[in-house]
Amino acid sequence: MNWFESYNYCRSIGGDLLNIESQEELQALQKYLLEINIESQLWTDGNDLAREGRYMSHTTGRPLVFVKWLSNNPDNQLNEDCIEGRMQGNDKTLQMNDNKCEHEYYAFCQYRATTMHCSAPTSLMNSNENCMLKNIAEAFTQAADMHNACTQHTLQPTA
Ligand SMILES: [Ca+2]
Ligand SMILES: [Ca+2]
Repeated sequence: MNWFESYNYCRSIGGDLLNIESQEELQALQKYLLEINIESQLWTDGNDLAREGRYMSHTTGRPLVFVKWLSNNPDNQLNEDCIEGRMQGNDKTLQMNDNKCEHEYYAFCQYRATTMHCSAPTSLMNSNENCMLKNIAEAFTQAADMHNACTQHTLQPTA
């Protein structure tokens, strides 16, 4: 799928494209990809579509907080605006590369972290109660998304 299709796909199953936020998370994913023997290129949520050179997480709407770039990247060669990850090198480490959004790779999805928004410094919801409400609302949204995805699936004409 191209990057946009990948994003839609992840949304349709109640998630988002992957947003890697730390070295620890990267290493855990790297270990997992090694275990299941995946070497394909995989779309993450990172992109600089809105403004060249400003890499944003499509999932959080905020600047990327962590990127492990492949050497000599990002290079924006022929206008590359979407970030793919792949296992690279003899030591097989997970690295990121800006690439053309139209390229067809696999979607790398994550399910939503319901506490993610509560600890953000810019969040308006700082108290524990508001945070809890926010989590409940988010869980409901996820359930509704999944329900819609299932409904759409089952309502498709079969003739
Ligand atoms: Ca770019
Ligand atoms: Ca590149």
